[in-house]
Amino acid sequence: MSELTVARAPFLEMTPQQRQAHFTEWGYVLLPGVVTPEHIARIIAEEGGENRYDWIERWPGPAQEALITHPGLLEAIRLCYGADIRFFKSVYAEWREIDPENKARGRQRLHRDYDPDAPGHGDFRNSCAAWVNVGHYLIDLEVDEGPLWVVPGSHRLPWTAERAECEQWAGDARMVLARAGDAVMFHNRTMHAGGVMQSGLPRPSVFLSYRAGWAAPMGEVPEWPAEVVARASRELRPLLVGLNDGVRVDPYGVVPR
Ligand SMILES: O=C(O)CCC(=O)C(=O)O
Repeated sequence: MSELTVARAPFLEMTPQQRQAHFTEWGYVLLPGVVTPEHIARIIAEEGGENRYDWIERWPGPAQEALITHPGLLEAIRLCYGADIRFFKSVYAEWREIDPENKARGRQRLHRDYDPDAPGHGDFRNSCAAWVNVGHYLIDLEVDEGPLWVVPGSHRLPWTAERAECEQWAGDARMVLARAGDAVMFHNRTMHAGGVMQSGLPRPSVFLSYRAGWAAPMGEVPEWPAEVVARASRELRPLLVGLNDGVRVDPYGVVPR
């Protein structure tokens, strides 16, 4: 195992409280075996072949929808963010088209998922002060096959200065080699990057984003479609409604343009 690789074994032994402590300390935590092989097969059957789509464009099939309320996942998120949470964004991605610059680097540029300085953007979904991205990886990640890179502890770095250029922290970046069915929670300030599949094979993954109920986005965001909310289960519905509710706490020190 490369010294740049985070060992997976310790995560297998962690109690929920130890996972919470790891997330707080390092800004990410691996949750092993969240999705069963049978559930992965259903997701691939429903969605496989699609390069990438945002659920705001199209609500997914029932197998992906079921990920939102996975009990182990909700328990882990609520330990870190409190009982009142919202599910506000998801993307299904297979990364079939690889940017030549990313291929040469072996990964995307290190980044955070919201840049208040990006000119002219109008998507405020990732702008709230307290949220978590949960990457579900549906194949085994390897060193040259799509590792997730994280900069452990970078959620503690301030927004200002560092936000423009995360690559300066590349020397501290480590690979998380999730196995198929693992989920990785990473804090909204944790610098990270998706790794390239050098084989060129697809890398099916689903990213589910949840925020603390109080942490409103910094600008208006679309609500989930009314028909999705109307047929949602009793457990799911409270996670879906009120995506603009809460308090706008500006973590950036600037008003987003
Ligand atoms: O694919 C991954 O593991 C991370 C993806 C990512 O960070 C992004 O698309 O912004």
